[in-house]
Amino acid sequence: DNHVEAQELSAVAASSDKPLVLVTMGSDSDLPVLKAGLDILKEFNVPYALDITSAHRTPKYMMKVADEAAGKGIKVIIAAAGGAAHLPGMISSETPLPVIGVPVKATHLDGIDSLLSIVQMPRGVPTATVGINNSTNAALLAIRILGAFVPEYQQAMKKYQVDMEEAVIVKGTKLRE
Ligand code: RP5
Repeated sequence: DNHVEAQELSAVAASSDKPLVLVTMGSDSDLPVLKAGLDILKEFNVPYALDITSAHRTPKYMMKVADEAAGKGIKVIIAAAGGAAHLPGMISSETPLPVIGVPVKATHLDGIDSLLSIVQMPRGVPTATVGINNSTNAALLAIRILGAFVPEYQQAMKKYQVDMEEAVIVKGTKLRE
């Protein structure tokens, strides 16, 4: 059972002030998938807020959160959902902010359902879509967006890329030895 205690969720949320990124999800069962992305946001010192906004179980709350996000200083929204996965697209329909959807593997269709649901937005309502369960890339993309305006985030991203390159080169060197 992936469901976590609400207290645990709010403890994580309380650790952030003046969030730039809103990370929201359709259910607390999505939280384990988001953990890798949250770790990236922490690594880059990006303040974020966490929430649960189900497109189907809490539609009015979801729209309220989407409507108010920009006014609260949020710059990028990451939205994770599985199955019918309407959350990222619906949030995107109500905010002018960039929205990054994370398709969650949550049903017998192994996340293909979520991926296709999130990526197939109608013209006019763009929603960035990362790979199934790839919250790491959602967080990195959010930081790249912030980095276009905040030099520190862009510098940190460049360092991340250089470190990643070096790590692969070192592994290859070891294999060749
Ligand atoms: C979606 O349904 C959620 O995003 C989750 O991925 C999936 C299953 O939700 P639970 O039944 O585990 O709450 O809305």
